[in-house]
Order: sequence, then structure tokens, then C-alpha cells
Amino acid sequence: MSDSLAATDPGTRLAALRPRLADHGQEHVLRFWDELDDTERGILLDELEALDLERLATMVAEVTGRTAAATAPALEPAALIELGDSAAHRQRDAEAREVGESLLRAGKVAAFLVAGGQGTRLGYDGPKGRFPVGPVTGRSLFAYHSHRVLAACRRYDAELPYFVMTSRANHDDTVAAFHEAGFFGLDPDLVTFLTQGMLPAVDRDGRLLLAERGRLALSPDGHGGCFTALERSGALDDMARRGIEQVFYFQVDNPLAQVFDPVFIGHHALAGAEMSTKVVPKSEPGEKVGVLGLIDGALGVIEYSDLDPALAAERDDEGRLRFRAGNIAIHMIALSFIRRLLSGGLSLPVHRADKQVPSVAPDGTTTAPSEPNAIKLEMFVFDALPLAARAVTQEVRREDEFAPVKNAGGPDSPATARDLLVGQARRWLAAAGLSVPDGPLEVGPLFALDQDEFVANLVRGDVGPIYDRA
Ligand code: UD2
Repeated sequence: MSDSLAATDPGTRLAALRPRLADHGQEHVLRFWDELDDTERGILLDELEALDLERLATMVAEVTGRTAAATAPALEPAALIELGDSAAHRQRDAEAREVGESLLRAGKVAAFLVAGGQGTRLGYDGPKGRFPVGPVTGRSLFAYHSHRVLAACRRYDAELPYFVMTSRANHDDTVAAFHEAGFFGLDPDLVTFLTQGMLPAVDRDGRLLLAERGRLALSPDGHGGCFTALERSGALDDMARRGIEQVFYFQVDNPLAQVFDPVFIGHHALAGAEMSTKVVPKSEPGEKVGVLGLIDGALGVIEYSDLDPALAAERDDEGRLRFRAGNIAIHMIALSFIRRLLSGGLSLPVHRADKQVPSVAPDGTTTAPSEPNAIKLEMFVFDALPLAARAVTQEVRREDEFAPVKNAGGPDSPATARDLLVGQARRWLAAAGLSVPDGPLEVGPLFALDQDEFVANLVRGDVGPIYDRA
């Protein structure tokens, strides 16, 4: 919305909007206009003026008109920088580490945490980053990530900036979480919050839904909205001013995300890649993670629902799953690539999720549907992969890098994430040659970012449940 519009009186704004809404068959959103007070009218006008109705119509046509392709795309496994312990593997990774570390020391890499999701599956009241996942102290997800950023700043003696993407619903609470925790020890000048865009929910006919009489049903535009959010917020220019060349992208829900992993940064840089991805070997053919693969020759993520079970179960000569490259949503993205995407008028494909969205009926009553009544629209960051001129995919150890907190119970829940965090602490203690005590253990990232650092920092004989530093 432009300033001049905001300054205009509601009647003039409404008169400008009405024909545009009518042209797109969306005039019904003004049904309750006469009953709204001035504040409510202002909010509704703001929401409507922020909508790109042409783009919305295209998106809706894209998701509702999509039919099964006449021929299924040809799928092939992605080429991987494979896991391995041979001397050649170690040499390869040592070279990458050196390159990654020099970029970190030179302060050329920014951390980018996406935390704008609604976290509905976890059923936690508040931003997911506040969730207490530490097995002993209840350290939050935000604390794990922020302490890793701080530990890297110390280790590489560099001012590594940290960008946190929120969404409208959790922005204030996210910022408050950082303030309450004294920014987790970070210099606040290094931390920037940016808010992602919103997209409206529509019914099966593509008509906008009202959450209240004077409010649209809006939800975050997906992690693929991050590119536009980086640009609109000024974060991209800020990164450029700080001399940033590479962005380390990660999700809030994984307390084992090795933020600023120098080996990954190095592999990405050595290959001259525009966007790279970390993957873990899938635990079983049916595991519900996207798989990195070639889709009609272009690297991308094959959604688990699109992977034929027979293909998913295929094995290579060594007995490993052929399509095993499970996406853990950790990417290196070159700043120049983000600029290139945006300058070409970025248009990532849009995805559809059928959801139950409470909405206001024509008679003014609000109904909470028992069946999906709405289409939510979302964009995914990994849809930028096929647009990258070069990309690498690095396979990493699941037990060291992937502990997703998605569901309240069962797989990918706080309980499984805590088990993985404790498991890592046990392995590190064993590697230090110490006997491992029973019960929960917790290693703070400021104590050690990896096993070597853990062993080096351990005071012999000092075995307890918590290993941490301020
Ligand atoms: C994602 C991947 C899946 C696998 C898995 C690994 C998708 C569609 N699938 O599954 O392939 O890699 O992660 O853990 O992404 N977020 C935002 N804004 C949004 C939506 C999400 O910031 O509008 C953030 C959210 O806060 C979280 C992350 O993106 O940090 C993942 O979102 P999700 O929980 O919707 O993704 P999920 O679990 O379906």
C-alpha cells in the first residue's frame, strides 16, 4: 500500500477497490462493510490493498487447474557428496572445511533462520522457537540456534549476522523471546528480524474467505516467501552492506542444525554453487521426507507423495536406497543467486494445502468446518533449486544433524528430538574415553559445536548431566 493511499479517506479507498474486486469476482468481501467501525474498515482496506488480485487469480488457476501430467516426470537420484570415512573422504572434507572457515573468518556468511510457520502440528502456544527442547535445562529451540551463531562468532572471531524470518502472527512474540533472553548473548546489532508475506485462503471456487466480518483469512506464504521478504525488508541490501556473499538457511524446528557448518559452506563454495542442500539417508522407503533428485533432468525436491513406492524401495549395488537423499531443509544460498532470482521477477510455483479454515458465512455467522473447506497457498524455498546454475547436495549423518520437532507425540516429536540430543552427548562422552552416565545429558553449543571441541573442552573427571558455558 502506498503512503498516498493510506492518507486517503476510507470512502475514496473503497471506491478505488470495489471495481477491482468486482472484476475478480471478489466483491463479497465487502458484504459487511456497513456494519464495520472505522478501525475495522481501515484494517480491511489495508488487507485488500495489499493483495495482488491478478497474481492471486493466477495462483488459484495454477493449483485448481493442475491435473495429473500426461506423462509422469522422469526421476533419477541426485548426485551426492556422499558420506564416508575413507582417507579420501576425510581429505575431501578437510579441504572444504578450510574454505568454509576462511569465508567465516572473513565474515562473508550470514545465518538465516526461517521461523514463520504456524507450528500447528506441535500444538504449542507461541512461536515454535520458544519450545523447550533441551533434555536437562529445557533450552529453547531459539537458544540452541542463537548459541550456535554466537559460538561461531567467537570461534571465527567474526561478526556473523543473523536474520530471523517471522510471520505476522508470531513476530512480536519472537522479538520478545530474544529480548527476554538478552539476545542469547549475541550483539543485538547482529540480529535482524524480518516478516514474511501473507497469502489469502480461498474456497474451492477461488473466492476469498473472511476470518471475521472485516478481516480476510490470511496465512504465511510459505518458506518460499523468504526471498521476497529478504528484499522487501531491506535485509538483502543490509547483507550486501555487511559484505555478506553467502546465506546459511535453516529451519527453526531442528535443534541439531549445525549452523555455519564450515564443511558444507566449503563444498558449496568450492563447487561455485548457487544453492546447495544437506540431506540425510532416509531411514526407510516410506519415510515422509522430500527427496533430492533429478526431475526431468533438473535438481529438485521430489515430494514423498510423488515418489512411486516401487522407486522409493529400489536399492543400489551397495544395498542403500537409490532415492535416499532426505531433505533436511538446510541450504547454502549465494546472495548473487537471490538477486538474480528477484531481478527476473521471481515466480516460484505455488502449492496447495486443503485445510479447515473457520470463516464467516453470508449470514454473518462463523462456522468451524469439520472437513477441509479452504485452499491455502504456499511457496517452497526448494523450488528455487532447479533455477540454480550449479547446486551441490551433501549427505550428512542423521544422528548428528537432524532432530526435527514437528508433532506433539510419536515420530519427529520433542521426545524423539531429546533422545537424539542425548544420544549425541553420549557419543561425545564415549569419544572422550569416559564412561557414560545414565539419564539425560545436555551439551550447550557454547561448550562445544562438535565432537572434537567437546573432547578438547572437557575437564577430565567432570562428568555430569550438563555441559555448558556462558
Ligand atoms: C519440511 C519439508 C520436508 C523436509 C522437512 C525437514 C516442506 C514442504 N517440506 O517439512 O521436505 O525437508 O521440512 O524437516 O517444506 N516456515 C516459515 N514460513 C512458512 C512456512 C514454514 O517460516 O510460511 C518455516 C517453519 O517455521 C519451519 C520450516 O519452515 O521452520 C518448515 O516448515 P513446515 O513445518 O511446514 O515443513 P514440513 O515439516 O512440512
